[in-house]
Amino acid sequence: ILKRQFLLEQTAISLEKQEDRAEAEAKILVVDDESINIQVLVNQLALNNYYVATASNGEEALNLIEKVNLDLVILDVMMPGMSGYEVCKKIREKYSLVELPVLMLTANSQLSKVCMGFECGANDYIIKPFEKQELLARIKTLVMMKNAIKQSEIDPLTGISNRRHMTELAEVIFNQHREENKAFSIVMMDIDNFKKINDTYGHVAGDHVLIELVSRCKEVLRSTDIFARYGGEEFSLILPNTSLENAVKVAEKIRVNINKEPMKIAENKEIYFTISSGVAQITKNTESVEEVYNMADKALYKAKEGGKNKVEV
Ligand code: GH3
Ligand code: MG
Ligand code: MG
Ligand code: MG
Repeated sequence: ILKRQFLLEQTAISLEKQEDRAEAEAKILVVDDESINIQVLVNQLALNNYYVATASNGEEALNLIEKVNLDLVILDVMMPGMSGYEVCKKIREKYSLVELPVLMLTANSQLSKVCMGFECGANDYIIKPFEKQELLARIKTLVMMKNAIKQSEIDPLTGISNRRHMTELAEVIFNQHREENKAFSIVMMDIDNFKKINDTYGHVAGDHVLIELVSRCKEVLRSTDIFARYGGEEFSLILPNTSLENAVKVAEKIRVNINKEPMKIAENKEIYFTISSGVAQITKNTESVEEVYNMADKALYKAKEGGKNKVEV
């Protein structure tokens, strides 16, 4: 009987692994000042197919968070130097509860301490010594939540940000740049005569053009640029720290990169496709990010009126 139970358990685990691959690929940072605690956690997480990074103090943790795109932080409270509470507060200055979940781990079961953890921005809290299954269940839930949010920000066809995510990011960047008096530009792009491509080669071929456009844009963009599908065959670029002049250069580089070679659209058929772009930047009088979008949109209209395959301001 014991043997069968063991087998069943193994089968259940391996099935679960396959079904939950998305969760299992999550990247988790374990922060604890005691190396034995880190070891125990790392072993458990690795066994469950999570990617694990470790830090033994707050500063190290905050540094790593800046560099690695994490899905969860497991944070010890009692640490020399910065406490887990302080680290969590620092994390929350930059990342919301859904952007980077924090699971606090501590030996202190005092109610006030638990509540303090949540006040500092923890998503969840577990008291040492913990049950392995409970910890894993909590981790799984937090990672699932993070994945669900991530999915809701992405355009399924092209894999880049969707309009909703872009609008949120644009708002944050706009406010930051206005406060710091820094340049900030937006580019609106629209495929030329896309209807004709769809009508001639079909919707599926049209979809491939959208995917190809994204790939050709990415060849030109920097990692700090935000590239999103605004809707249909319209795309938008948010360029932090970028003047109008430089934004025009970027848009022009993209325009040329898209048009420089044909793409295979059907068996034995290659086509060239083009885009038009409108560029705008924030000025001293700009009050909202929508104003910048409207200006970029007007410029895009001008590019279309002027014959397409053009960048206008
Ligand atoms: P213009 O040069 O003035 O931009 O003309 P256009 O034909 O590109 O523009 P219009 O706005 O008239 O047509 C856009 C077309 O894009 C209409 C719509 O069917 C198509 N479209 C929107 N979303 C998708 C999509 O996800 N896939 C495909 N294949 N087509 C799409
Ligand atoms: Mg500790
Ligand atoms: Mg359009
Ligand atoms: Mg179009």
